Amino acid sequence: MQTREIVQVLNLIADYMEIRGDNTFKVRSFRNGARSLMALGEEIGPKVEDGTLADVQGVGKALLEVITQLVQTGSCQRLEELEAEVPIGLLELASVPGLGPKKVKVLYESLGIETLEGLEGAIQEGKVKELSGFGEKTQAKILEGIEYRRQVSGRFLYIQGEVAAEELKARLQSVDGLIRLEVAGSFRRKSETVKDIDIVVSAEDPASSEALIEAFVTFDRVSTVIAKGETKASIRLTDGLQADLRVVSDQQFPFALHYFTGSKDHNTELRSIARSKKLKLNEYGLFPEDSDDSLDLKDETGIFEALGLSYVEPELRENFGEIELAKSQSLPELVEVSDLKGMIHAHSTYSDGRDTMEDMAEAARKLGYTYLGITDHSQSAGYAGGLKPEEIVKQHAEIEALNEKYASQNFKIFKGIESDIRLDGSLDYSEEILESFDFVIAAVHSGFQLSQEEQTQRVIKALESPFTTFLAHPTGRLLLRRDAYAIDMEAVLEVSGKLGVVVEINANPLRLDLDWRLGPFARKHGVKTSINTDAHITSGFDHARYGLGIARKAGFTKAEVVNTLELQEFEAFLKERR
Ligand code: DGT
Ligand code: CA
Repeated sequence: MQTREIVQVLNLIADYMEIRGDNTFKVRSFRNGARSLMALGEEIGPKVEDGTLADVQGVGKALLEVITQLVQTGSCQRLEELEAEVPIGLLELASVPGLGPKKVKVLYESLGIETLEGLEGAIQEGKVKELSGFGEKTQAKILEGIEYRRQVSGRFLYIQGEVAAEELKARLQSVDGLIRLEVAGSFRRKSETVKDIDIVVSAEDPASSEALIEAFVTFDRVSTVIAKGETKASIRLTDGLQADLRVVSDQQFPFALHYFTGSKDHNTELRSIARSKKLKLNEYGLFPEDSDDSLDLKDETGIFEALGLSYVEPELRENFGEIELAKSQSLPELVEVSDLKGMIHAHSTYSDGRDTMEDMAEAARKLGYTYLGITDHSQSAGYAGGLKPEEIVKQHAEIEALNEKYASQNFKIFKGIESDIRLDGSLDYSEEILESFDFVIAAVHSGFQLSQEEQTQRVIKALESPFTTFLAHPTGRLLLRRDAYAIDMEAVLEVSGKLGVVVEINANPLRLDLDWRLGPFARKHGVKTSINTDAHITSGFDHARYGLGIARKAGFTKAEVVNTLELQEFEAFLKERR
């Protein structure tokens, strides 16, 4: 069993234990264990073999037993017992916003509720509000949560899709007779969530096609083979994600790839452009009127050219204005991963980060970045170890010492802070303290329930502070878990543009906030962005690529993303903001 799967099982055990009402200390030991295995960044199997697993931080006796069983047998007694005892529906219920393990336990024990439907019924019959702790307000929240769960059900975070896509790709690439392979669909368009993984491949002959289909359906994480034909197959993986494979001839490949990349709306537009040029476009080819022979085009660029369009990057294919721009050959030149020069929203052990500032700096340097903005939490964020004024003084001294060391190495740490925006819109320190930072990232971490008007005014007030350089995760959404708070983002972007405040794209795969759909609006108002990983651990910098995907989807060019600035330019930019 791979470490990633073991991590899943440990979290699952913790979920079950929570619902059962086990000691929170024990529950936490499973979650912490899962986290340290992930952070380890290596396979755990060998450590079980050579007996060094117990040395891993956070792996106590109970975890040792579970992990050893998982590695050796692929299953474990602890999970089996829990599965036998706790109905599986309760896990889903516990993930409904507004519920949680404790409430689920009460609902199950007093009313026998195990499913979303059961819960909805019980609420309608008025049974739930009689339970203690389930007043009108809670009930309304739960109903909202159920509705939300329904809307998002069947979708997965991009990062979950990525794991499956990479594994399936590697597996198919080892099959003889494969010519071209591409993951298409919303995944290729870098959507923040995906319904499934669409893979398109071309094969040399029917025998290779069969071998590819076989390799696909026998992937070891398949739970169900939904369909299996000669040129296509569909599987469901153990984590619920579905994947589809289509095998085509190499001549058809560009057309199939374009079709299955979508989006559907983009395809519809392109088909109509084709018609206007007396051509027919579908997944098999681009056909002149009254002909069964497709134009022979070697790649997608050829398809766009044949339609009089410049090549549209997959991220932009949302029928969000890209087609007009492609017609006039004026598509933006999208920011690229190699453009990123620094990371400017990162935490350290001073607040809720796991790694020291030096570790974070070294990790950033290893990735080729030339600057790091350390932005620990501010004093109101008690839950996240927000910094008291005296801690800031200490942190700044440490940054200065590190910078002396880095002075000759073209690397610099900037003194930032992720300042809570207080309810009244003010930043979290006196002006004197605010002045001691190189920059401030203003962020909402509380008061999500304000009305849209109040929230918008609150954030605008923070933007108006002369100390605010960046606005963090502007809507507070957590993908598939929590909706954005009510806020008029158009007003926020307009003010940001006017005042020159940079609105970040938070690259955490659960956030990806600013939403790409606001990209055209942001650019219209001259708003710049920054791709910020919000790393709480050195490996967190890896998330930059998710933010990059969203920045590209939003249509941002290198010049519109401030962490593409070189060190000296970035330093000048911060000074000028002051
Ligand atoms: P998803 O899976 O909901 O995250 O989003 P997509 O875009 O991957 O959608 P999916 O998997 O249903 O289909 C993949 C692509 O196939 C889609 O982006 C465009 C193409 N496609 C699917 N059905 C249709 C259709 O009825 N008409 C057209 N024009 N294209 C379609
Ligand atoms: Ca799809």
